[in-house]
Amino acid sequence: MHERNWQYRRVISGSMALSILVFAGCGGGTKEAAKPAEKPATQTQAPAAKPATARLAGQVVFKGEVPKSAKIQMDADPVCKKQHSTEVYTQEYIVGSGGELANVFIYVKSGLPAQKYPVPSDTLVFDQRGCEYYPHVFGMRAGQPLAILNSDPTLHNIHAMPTQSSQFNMAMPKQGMRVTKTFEKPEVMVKIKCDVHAWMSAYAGVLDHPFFAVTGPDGRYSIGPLPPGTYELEAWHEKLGTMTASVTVGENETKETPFTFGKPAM
Ligand SMILES: [Cu+2]
Repeated sequence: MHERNWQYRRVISGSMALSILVFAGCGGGTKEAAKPAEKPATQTQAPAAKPATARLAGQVVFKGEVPKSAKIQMDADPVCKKQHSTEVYTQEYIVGSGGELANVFIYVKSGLPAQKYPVPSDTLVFDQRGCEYYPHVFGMRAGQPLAILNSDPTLHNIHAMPTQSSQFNMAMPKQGMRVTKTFEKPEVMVKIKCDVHAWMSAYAGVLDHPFFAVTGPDGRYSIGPLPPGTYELEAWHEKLGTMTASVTVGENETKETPFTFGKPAM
């Protein structure tokens, strides 16, 4: 069992750089167990799943005037404020100079062969640090352990609000506290918030398969390998909504599918 940490760097002052280690799901999946030998030879066999040799990739951009990120007022909790030497802004719009849009959750919504993908035992780490959540947007598997840390010397009350899985809502008063939780059922997206600090929010895309990604500062995503086929891809952004695309990808092919988000309707 090992952990994956997301490393973030944020530079506030004109440009905001955010480096996210996106864990694209390890694709592949499992082969079905061999059929017992005593089955009648005439039985119809399901066609074997094609080998996972395809990838879905692309770039997500924002077109138009980028909405200003809101400044977070941390004065309500001096412990939070003390941890920042510069102003802190929300992570809602992280847009590069070419429109590259970060924190977009992209996943295969439909079209996958009917099979179960074993749940990874890797623990994902979700940190409360500087009175912000890291990562702000992430993907995980239903049933996968999520370690929630409090790296701050102040009280956080983490409140996860899935509609398909059990909610949890608990105080984490001490620095260094750690609890492990799971979401049992797939759901896009599960909102997580802090009941002490109103500005703290995060979103988890919970799936029963490994074909998802979150865009980094370059706006790019890469999903797979997965079997060739026709898939519905959905891209989700917390303020800009969702976009979908139908994509057909062949054997040994990487299919590029760009997404362009615009300003939300008022
Ligand atoms: Cu908090």
